[in-house]
Amino acid sequence: VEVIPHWLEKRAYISPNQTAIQLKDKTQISFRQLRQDVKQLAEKLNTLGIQPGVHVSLLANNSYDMVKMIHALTYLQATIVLLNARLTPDELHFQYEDSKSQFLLFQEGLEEKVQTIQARYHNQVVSFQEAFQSEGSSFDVPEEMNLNDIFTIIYTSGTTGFPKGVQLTYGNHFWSATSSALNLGIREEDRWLAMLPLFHVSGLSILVKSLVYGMPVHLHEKFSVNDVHREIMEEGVTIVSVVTVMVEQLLERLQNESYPDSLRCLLLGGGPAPKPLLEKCKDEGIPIFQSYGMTETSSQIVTLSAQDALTKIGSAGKPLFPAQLKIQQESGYDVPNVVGEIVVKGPMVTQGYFEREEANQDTFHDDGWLKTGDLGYIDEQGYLYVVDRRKDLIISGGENVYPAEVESALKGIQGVKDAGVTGIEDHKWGQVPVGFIVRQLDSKLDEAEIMEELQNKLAKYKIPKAIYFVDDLPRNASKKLLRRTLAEWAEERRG
Ligand code: S0N
Ligand code: AMP
Ligand code: MG
Ligand code: MG
Ligand code: MG
Repeated sequence: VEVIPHWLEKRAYISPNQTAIQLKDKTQISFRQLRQDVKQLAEKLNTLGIQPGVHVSLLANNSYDMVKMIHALTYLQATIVLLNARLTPDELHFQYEDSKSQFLLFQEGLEEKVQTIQARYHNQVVSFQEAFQSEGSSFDVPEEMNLNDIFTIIYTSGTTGFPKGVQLTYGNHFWSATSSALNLGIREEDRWLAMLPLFHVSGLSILVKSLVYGMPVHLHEKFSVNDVHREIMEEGVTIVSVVTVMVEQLLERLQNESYPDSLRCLLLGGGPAPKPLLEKCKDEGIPIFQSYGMTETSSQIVTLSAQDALTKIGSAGKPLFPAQLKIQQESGYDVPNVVGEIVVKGPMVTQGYFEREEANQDTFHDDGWLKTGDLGYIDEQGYLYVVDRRKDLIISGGENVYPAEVESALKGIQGVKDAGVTGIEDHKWGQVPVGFIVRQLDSKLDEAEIMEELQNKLAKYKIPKAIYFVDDLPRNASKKLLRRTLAEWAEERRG
């Protein structure tokens, strides 16, 4: 077995007085304090009966309580199913069951979201408050962690309409953190701002880095452009992970000011970045690092280094040191400047989706390569350019929307005979979904009724921004929906 010392135990031992977490109100929590708080909570969770290997769903927004929960569950050697707090009760219910969770821990304020799960699994659903108030019972804190144990399951939607749980081991997360450090380096003064959700790897990976590097994380409940601006200007934050929509707002906020030299990296991921935006950052001297990654790779797997940021604008860079990349083309691979499927391999790459035999066979080669479904090419020097997202994926403000998932929700509405969804460009979010509906003959269903029905089924960011009624959907001879044609229709209708 491959083991390392438990990462929080080790960090609290090496640098007890270092700041682990700084909150928005400037409260600081040291690694010693963090370990103490987490151990105390783990004892309470132990009383609830959380055993090693058990799957525990966690529903929360960024907060110190959420951080404690995540680490406490590692002491109990449970697998954490990180639920996206933007989802609806129905969507959460699906993930809770699909992941075979035996507990759901939820934060105050999210009661409404857990109602359907609670109705069915009453005694498995525990609020943070209940957990924090229970009696503790001591247990043996593990000194080690097995790198092959599953640390997290995070759902990602799929082409079939049903989300799949990406399993990531401690080893995947550990390698992700060390790989990032081999690219960005670790500096004594580093402070990484985490306002991206901890329920995505974009946010979670920062917490792991904090332990592995001994680095303070500035933790914010949510994104606010003024707060991020202030953290960079006044609080010495050196690195911020961002998605495109945030960079746009930050640039607007910056106006004629410029960032201090202490800011050394805006790590940009989660989707495409328009070249004009990157060029604007270059002109303003903003240290933006393009990256390519996905939940399946525990965050970035390809990143443009500081040296190349200015000369290779638009590129996502080269694979991190322990990672490999190839472009699978029609015959062979890696011919420069020829577009093909991006295929990756490395110790940060997931071993597979939870109980999805077929998807795993489609996605992984025997020798560990992961077919991402994304399209790109490498230039003569081996820099990656991502040109198109994996099949049909719409990315809205860094959140993923799969047309198949939205279509299946639409088709479930009474009066809908057929439905097709496609993405259109959006000034704010990058892309947003729109829907085309074929009504049943006798149906008078209107847009408002459809929107009403979708409220309960889909998270807000997945709900089509417009509904168009049509007589037929464009399908080819084998009945496959032609989404490119739908996209053209949508553009026409928008004018
Ligand atoms: C952009 C965010 C912050 C927007 O949310 P905000 O402003 O907090 O909105 P709310 O106040 O909650 O709601 C206002 C209205 O806006 C709607 N809405 C919210 N978000 C979206 C959205 N994304 N698309 C469309 N609409 C949205 C609300 O519904 C509400 O509507 P109304 O007014 O009608 O009620 C937020 O969306 C956000 O945090 N996005 C980013 C999420 C993220 O982290 N994505 C990355 C996921 N990918 C990965 O984890 C892998 C890549 C990766 O690891 C990475 C990514 C980035 C950077 C670094 C890395 C890395 O490799 O380390
Ligand atoms: P997620 O499943 O939320 O982790 O999203 C990962 C997906 O975001 C990838 O499969 C890509 O489709 C997309 N993506 C990530 N990085 C980039 C990039 N640099 N350019 C374009 N698309 C990207
Ligand atoms: Mg995904
Ligand atoms: Mg907001
Ligand atoms: Mg995403």
